[in-house]
Amino acid sequence: MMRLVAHPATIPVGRVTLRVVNAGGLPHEVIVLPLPAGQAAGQRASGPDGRVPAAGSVGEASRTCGSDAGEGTAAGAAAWTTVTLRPGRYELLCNLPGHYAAGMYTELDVTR
Ligand SMILES: [Cu+2]
Repeated sequence: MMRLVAHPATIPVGRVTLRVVNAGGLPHEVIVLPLPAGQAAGQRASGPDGRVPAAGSVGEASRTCGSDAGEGTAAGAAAWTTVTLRPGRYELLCNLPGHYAAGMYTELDVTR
């Protein structure tokens, strides 16, 4: 069982820096995907490689002690990304193999 928690889970529209702290014992990452209407976080289907399709990602924090895309954030380390989000529902998730299916997803709502 793995999890991903957003604090806060609702943020105002505009530019935001997502700071991700890996409090676990394995490398992790966070990507930001728009959540389609009627779909809840956790409902994406993982492929044979244990990942969900990441097309449409609007941000990624997976660099150990750095910004944006990297090789995965080491245990105990932080990563961050600065993105400009339109109003809507988003899903934050870890797309390392098997992590999404194990529970590493959460909803982030952006309000006007
Ligand atoms: Cu993970």
